[in-house]
Amino acid sequence: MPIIGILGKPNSGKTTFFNALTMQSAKVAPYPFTTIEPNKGIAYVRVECVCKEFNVKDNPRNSVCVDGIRYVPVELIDVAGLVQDAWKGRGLGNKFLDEIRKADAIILVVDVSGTTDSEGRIVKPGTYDPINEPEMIFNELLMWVFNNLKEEIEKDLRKIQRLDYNENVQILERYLSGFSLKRKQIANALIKSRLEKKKVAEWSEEEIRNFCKELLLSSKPFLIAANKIDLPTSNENYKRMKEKYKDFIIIPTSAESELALRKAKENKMIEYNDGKIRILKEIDEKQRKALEYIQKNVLEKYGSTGVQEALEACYFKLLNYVAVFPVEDQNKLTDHEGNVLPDVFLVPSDMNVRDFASEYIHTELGKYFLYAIDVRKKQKLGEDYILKHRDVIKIVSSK
Ligand SMILES: Nc1nc2c(ncn2[C@@H]2O[C@H](COP(=O)(O)OP(=O)(O)OP(=O)(O)O)[C@@H](O)[C@H]2O)c(=O)[nH]1
Ligand SMILES: [Mg+2]
Repeated sequence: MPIIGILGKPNSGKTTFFNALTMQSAKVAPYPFTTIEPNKGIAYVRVECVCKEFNVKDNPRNSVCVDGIRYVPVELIDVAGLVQDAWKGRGLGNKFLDEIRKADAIILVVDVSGTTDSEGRIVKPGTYDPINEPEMIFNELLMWVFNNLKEEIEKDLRKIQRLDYNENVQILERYLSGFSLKRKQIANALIKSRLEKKKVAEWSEEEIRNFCKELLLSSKPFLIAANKIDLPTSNENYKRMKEKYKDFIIIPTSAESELALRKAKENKMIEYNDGKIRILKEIDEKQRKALEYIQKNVLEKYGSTGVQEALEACYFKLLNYVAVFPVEDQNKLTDHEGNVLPDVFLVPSDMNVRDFASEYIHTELGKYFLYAIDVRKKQKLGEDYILKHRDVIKIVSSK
């Protein structure tokens, strides 16, 4: 299952973000280090289903379809707050980062209101500037990977002296095996850091660091959730942050608002869809005020709470994934048990149909691959065909 990690300094709203997306009730509190053990849960990414287009009633297995929208489950991991020098063991240290190793991408939750300092302590609004937070968190991640790799290299230095640079990818793959990386990602980072022609044993610290930086940016990409956007001091900071991190995706979010709205929806108090609220039953003064606050400070200003958008942007904007619907019977759109449009998978946008067959359906199907069929166009596709968003695919193999 696809995995997203939530990272940020203490008290920035990570667990609230997590609770809103998973509807769990992990502990939230207005002080640092509330979360110690990681929280894990299931959130959903929306994809426009193909059931309406093909005019069929589907029986999804790996996802849920509501009114033509597929809800594809992804795993969400919320970890403890990260402080400067965590890599040296400050705060709760960096042990918990091990949970982030498996993530496809990271949502970096920043308290953009500036009402908590870099350690998550509550401060007077306007006395702390959150602008450097994304950099600080990225640097901690970088130091963590860097130290891991440096240790591995040092342990092995004698042995790897005699290897040449052609073997760089293999050695690095072994050293970094815990980070669930693809060979291609390592090879690309080598090129970007201009180290593909220098053997690992001869890398300077600076070069190891540069390599790790490129590797992180491409294999654990992050977007920034400018959280607590509802507070009065947030907008100005958010604007400056957008200026500073031009190359990154920044989404204004209010995790607390999203959580409140989802709960109100669950209690059938409101209808809540695409950033619009409709009150369904008698509510008391306090509830009315809370809804008005969200309406005025979040929905009217930013169009939505940004929380679901941030999750989906990870897959469709940051990672550029596509959603693919495989079927076994191209006429009935079923699997072998007769389920109509049973599955939808989120896959990297540079994936060819043969790799998709082996990695997502069955290794055998990739091994004995003959061709695929684009069910929509009723066209044969060769193994090199690169999958597109909302493709419906049948794989034909010789076995
Ligand atoms: N105003 C406002 N407050 C928020 C928002 N999101 C979270 N909070 C509050 O921020 C405080 C910290 O929230 P948590 O979710 O516990 O933060 P955390 O980042 O998980 O904190 P640690 O686990 O201690 O690192 C709580 O009081 C939340 O209610 C938001 O969007 N707006
Ligand atoms: Mg927390």
